[in-house]
Order: sequence, then C-alpha cells, then structure tokens
Amino acid sequence: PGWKPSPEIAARWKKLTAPKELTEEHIQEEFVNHATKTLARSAFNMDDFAAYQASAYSVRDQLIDQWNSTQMYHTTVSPKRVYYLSLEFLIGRSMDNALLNLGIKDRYANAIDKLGFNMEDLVEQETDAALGNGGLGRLAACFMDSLATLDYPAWGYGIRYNYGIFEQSIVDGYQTEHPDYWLTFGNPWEIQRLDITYPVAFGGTVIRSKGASGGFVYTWEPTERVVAVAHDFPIPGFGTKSTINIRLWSSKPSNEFDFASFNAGEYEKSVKEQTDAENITSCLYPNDNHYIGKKLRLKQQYFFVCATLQDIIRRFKKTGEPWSEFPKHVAIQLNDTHPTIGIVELQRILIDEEGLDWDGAWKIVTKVYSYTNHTVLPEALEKWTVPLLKELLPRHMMIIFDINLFFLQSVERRYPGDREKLRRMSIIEEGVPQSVRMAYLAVVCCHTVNGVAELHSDLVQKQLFSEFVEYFGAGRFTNVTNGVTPRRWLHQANPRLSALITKTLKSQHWLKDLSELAKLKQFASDPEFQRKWMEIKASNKKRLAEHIAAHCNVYVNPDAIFDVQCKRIHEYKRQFMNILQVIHRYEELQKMTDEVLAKQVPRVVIFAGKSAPGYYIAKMVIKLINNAANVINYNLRTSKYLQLVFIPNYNVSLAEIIIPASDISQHISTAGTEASGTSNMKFVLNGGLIVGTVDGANIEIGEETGPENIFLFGVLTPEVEDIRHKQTYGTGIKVDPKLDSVVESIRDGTYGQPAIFEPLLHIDTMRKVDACFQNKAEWAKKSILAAASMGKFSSDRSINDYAKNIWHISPLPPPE
Ligand code: 9GP
Repeated sequence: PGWKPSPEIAARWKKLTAPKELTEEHIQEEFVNHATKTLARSAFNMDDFAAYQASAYSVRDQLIDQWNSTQMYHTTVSPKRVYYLSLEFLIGRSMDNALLNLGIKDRYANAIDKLGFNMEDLVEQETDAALGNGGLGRLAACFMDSLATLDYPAWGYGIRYNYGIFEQSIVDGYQTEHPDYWLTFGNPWEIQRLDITYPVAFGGTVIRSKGASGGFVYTWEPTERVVAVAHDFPIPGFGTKSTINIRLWSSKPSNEFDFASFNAGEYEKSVKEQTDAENITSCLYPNDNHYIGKKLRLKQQYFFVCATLQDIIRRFKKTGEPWSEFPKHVAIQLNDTHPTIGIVELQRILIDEEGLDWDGAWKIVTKVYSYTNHTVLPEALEKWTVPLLKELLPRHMMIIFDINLFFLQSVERRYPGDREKLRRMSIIEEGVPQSVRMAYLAVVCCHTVNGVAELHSDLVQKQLFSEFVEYFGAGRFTNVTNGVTPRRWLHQANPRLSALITKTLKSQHWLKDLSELAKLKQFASDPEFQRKWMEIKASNKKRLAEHIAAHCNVYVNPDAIFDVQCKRIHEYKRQFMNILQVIHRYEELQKMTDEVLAKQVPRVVIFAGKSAPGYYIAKMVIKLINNAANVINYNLRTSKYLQLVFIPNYNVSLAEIIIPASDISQHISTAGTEASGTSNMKFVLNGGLIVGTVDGANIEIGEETGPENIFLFGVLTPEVEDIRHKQTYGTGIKVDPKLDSVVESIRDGTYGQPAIFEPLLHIDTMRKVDACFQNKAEWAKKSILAAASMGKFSSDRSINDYAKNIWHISPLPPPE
C-alpha cells in the first residue's frame, strides 16, 4: 500500500481503535447504530430478523477487532503457519457460537432484552452456512474452532459456494431437494475482500522452448481466465483473543462485459463468459463419500488451490527469505484428496514462474504438504481422466507424468523387473482412457499421510496403500483420531448440561481441556447428580419432541427411549438394517397380548439425514422409513410403545437440537467402512449411549467408556471380507425363518458371527437396551460415565496431535 501513517497518526489510530469496554449501554448503542445505519431501520420498523442482523453486525465488529490484532501480530512474528485446505466447511450458525466463544453472551442477551428482543429467538433467525456434506466438512469447522482456541497460527481455505447443500423436504414420503441460496439477505459473518483477488486460468496449450541456461522452459498459454475474490470468515477461539480466518474464494469473470457482441445483438454471447466464470463457485456437489468425475468439480478444485497458493506465497514473500525457507513458514494440510492438484500447482509455480529446477522445487513441495485420507471406500477415491486433466490443466498433466516417471523409476530400481508392481503402484491407472489416481499422487508427494481413527489408519496402511508403506516406510503413515469441539457440541448445543458440569467441577476449564470431564466419574452414582443430569436430558427430549410435532406432525412420547440415527443416508451406514429392525419390533408388538404389551419399554425411533440426489437406493430407504412411520404411528394399540419419525432437512442447527436429546444413537456401519464417524462422539458427550458396530471411532470410544457403557455388536473387520467372499461365491448359509433353533445357534456364535446375521444381533442388542433403560439409576450412571470418558475426543486433542507430529507448529497467543 502507498499510504504510511506518521507516528502521530499511527498513535491516534491506535487510540481510536482501542477496544471500548463492552457495557450493556455500549452494546445497545452498537445495536441501534447497526439497525438504523447499516440496515436503515427504525424502532417502528423492526422485527426479529432485523434485530438478528443488527446484533450480528455488532458482534462481527467485536470479531473484527480481535481478528485484526491477531493477524497483525502474526504478521510481525511471521511464525510457521498451517493452511488447512478443504472443499467443505460445514459451519452452521455463527452468532451463538461467537457470543459464547467471546464470553459475551449474557451481556448481549441482557442488553438486547432491554430493547425488547429475546436473544434465543434472534439466534434462531440465522441461516446455516451449509458449505459441506457431512462429517468431512463439519470436521474442518471443528478444527478451525480448535486452532483458534489453542492459539495456533492457522488459516482455512475453501470455496464460498453460492448454494450450500440442498434443503430437504419430504413429499409423500420421498426426499425432495430445494436449492439452498443462503446469501439472500447478505451474510454478516463474512468480510468481502474485493481488494484481494488473484487470476486463475484453465485450458490452452503449453509451449516448450530453450531457456537461457540451455534447459527447457515451459510456457502455459491458457484459453480461459477468471478471477478469485476473497471472502473472510473470522473464527474466534474460546477464552482467548486469537481469532483466525477462513478465506473462501468466489469466482468472477476476468474480462469486462463483451460490448462488441452485445452491440451486434448477440446478447447470450456477451454475458456467457461472465456466467461461466461465476458458475465455478455456484454449487457444492452434494455427494458424500462418493466421487463424481465432473469437469466443473475439477475446475472448483483447481480454482481454489490456485488462488490459495498465490495468497500463501504472497504472505511468504513478505518475509524476504529465500525459497529454501518456505517449509519453515508453511505447512499445508490436504483435507482428503480434493485439493491434491495443489501439490502439482506448487511444483509448477516453483519451476515455471520462480525458475527453480525440478529437484529444488520437489524438495520444497514434499516438505510442505501432508494428506488426510477420510475413506477406504473405492467409490469415493478420486480418479481424474487424463484427457480431462489435459484439456483443463495441460501443464499440470505434464508434471503429473513427470512425477510418476521419476517415482516409477525409483520403484523399478528397488524391485527390478517387477512390471506388475509398477502397474499397481503407478499414479496413472491404465485403461481407456487412462486416469490419475489422486490418492496415490498425494501419497507420493506428501511427507505424512494420516487416517482418522485407529482402525481406519490401520486399513489405510495394510490395505489401501500397503505397497507404499513398504516402499516409503511406515514413518510416512500415521493416525490422528478425529475429534469434535466441545464448545459447539456441548457448551452451545446443551447449555444446561454445560452449566451443570461447570458448577460441579467449579470451573469452566474443562471446555479447554476436555480430559477434566473424567472428574465427573466420582458423581456417577450420586442420586442427586443423577437426578439433575437426567432432568436436563428430559428437558432436551421435550424440546426435540416440540420440533418433531412442528415438523413431522407427530406427537412423540418424551418419556420413551429416544433412539436416533441421524447422518447421511448411505448403504454402508445401514439405515436399511435399522428400519428392518424397527419393522420387526413393530410386528412383535402386534403379536403381544395386552398384558405383555403393557410391559414393553416405549421407544421413539428417530431418523434424519440427506441422500445424494442421484442415489436411488438411499432415497428408497427414506421412502421406506416414511411409509413405515405412517403405519406404525397410526396403530392405536401399539403406538404408545413404538413411534417412528423421519425429521426432514438434517443440518448443523438440527443436530444441535437432536444430539442433546438422544438416549441411544446408532452407528452401525459394516465393520471397516466408516473411517471414523464424529457424531458418535457428540452423542456420548451429551450423555447418549452408542449402539454400534466394531467400526471407526466406535472402537476407541468403547475403549474409553469401558464395554459396559456402550452397546457394541457384530463382526470384526477381517471377518467381513471373508463373508463377502462366501456370499459372492454362493457358499453363504441361507436361513429359513422357521428354523428357530438354528437361528438361535447362529446367534449364540456356534457358527461364528458372520455379518449377514448382524440384523439378528442388532435386534438382540435392542432388547438389551430395553432392559437397561428400565433401571433408571443404572442408566443415569452409564450416561454420566460415558460422557465423562470423552476427553480424548475433543478436536483440541486432534489438533494438538497434528500440530506436534505433522505440522510442527507452535501456539502463538496474541499479547493482552
Ligand atoms: O466417512 C468419513 C467419516 O467416517 C469421517 O468421520 C469423516 C471425517 O473424517 O470423513 C468421512 N469421509 C468423507 O466424507 C469422504 O472421504
């Protein structure tokens, strides 16, 4: 910038920007100021939404102050920073979270109350920022909260989609999708940075010519150019002044409007370039754990990493240090393979634009990047076809071929003559057309590769990348078990439970060190503590029952067991098995005499979750659940004992209502398929017990709670493959339902526990749950003990693991 303040002006500036004491009066002034000046409203022209906006803008002012001083401090110190690259950030609402993290919620609520508005109502006015599909995107949001709370110098980078994940409604039992245009009324939580833009190019050709030093130089002549515009989302830490940034890019055309075409009457042509450019960041692809080979998706991936790298490099260049120092300032984490093309982009920039040789560039690139794998499901592993990559990013395709050539040459040196091995390990998959295995590219180029739970990391090393582990050594591969932020998922979502914990532990410090929850164990058998604990659960269930009444038109019994399965609908997550179990339960109830029926433990089964719009089987499961609900809920004789609901439009805000209200939640994926799961952690943290398979993070949760405080069932991962094999080759055992004794012997494990019989084990587990639930004191004890064992599953622990073992960064708390 051309302007530099004199020392006197800088001092005046400092005085003027010094934070004012946040009294109730000051909050009211700010609120009214935003209502009248930012929104042009008056006292006679206000409603809850305008009051939400006025509050949001004034909270944002607080955030911006903290954010500015954090960023200025980081710029002065110039520490090593981590850059978390993710195509998804499932943030949800921001106001409540910001108020709580800044520690100003009560003051705001009181101040606003005196102006005639209720803070709880205003919070409900906010639209979710739903820029993600499920676990992967929400994990990124939890990680941002932890990075800020733990004072790490960190940035998140991603895409500012105009349309987030679609909104789901249920029409005649079917999922119906509606666009989520979340920006209709603007977004107070972002700062549009029209001053921060970068060019991004696609297509064209590459010209090879002789450089001054005799080697070849490559010039990329693209055919399409767009511009990336920054939007900043300040993320406040809890109990610290650190406020970090998620920078999301939005695409804009680079050329002016085409007047020549317009004047010639070719209106469509005159705006085509503009709309094409803006389309890049229009929509989030609504697929979870499923890869879609669309050109626009690849454009999104390159667009965001290209802008991000220019931004990172600009920041690095301010240090004036040589390129060799880049890895001392920069760690880049790839959230899944979605940003993997960024590896190639950095190699390209260093060689083609900065003039480094291949080896010099490669040394830097491989010290900077690390990669998190989030799935072993083959249908989710990205592969871009070579023709598509060549068309869109011709120079990158050349570099990928070179990376692969050098890699395979060294594999060949290690295993001479093993052509099969070369074929298996090649980054390029042979076929018509050839394709690029993005996960292999990431493994070859990153210094560290991690899975997201112990079992998953084990499968990553033993199955997915076993030959790479042998080749590179086990040191490149590690595990970082996922976690969730207790600030959003307990303190914010379950304020009464949070208050009880704080009162019992006589401090709020557990919110920064979740392992302190273990101190609650001493109260697990205390009847008074149990009473308070369960009373909070009951009131959360009542609140959910009200939501269900309003959205599903079903009046559920809040005293029944609330049995929840809410997550993306997917075959591997087995909502189908769950609904079969529910139908079985219903049929059993039908057969009972009144006397037996009266002894049954009432249950409300709650499903929620979106299906990818093109996923036929998942959509049929939703339809089946809704049809079954229509039968089950209208049976006057049995509906006292069994109700079934599908709550539409599962999102972060709905999860904040559902999770604190569950007695049990189901995490029943086929062993070896769910990499981690994170909602399992949220449910237990809120005193719900898990019914789950021996999969993902369920296993580690069980290790922490002890087997008596979790309902695990089913087969272990190695057996699953064996069973699949038997089924595929027709040697699986078919069971005639009449053969009760045979079924029983299968149940008791006489013939092992094959996964095809898991529905039976599931039913048995549900019986166990019923029995346990009847002993109220025992149930309360389990609930308390399980929640108290959740210290490990804070995303703070995950982030500290990443920081220490992968990124090698240190906290940098801003000075007071
Ligand atoms: O399916 C996994 C889920 O198990 C995990 O908890 C989450 C966060 O690590 O990532 C999901 N994976 C994906 O969404 C796609 O790889």
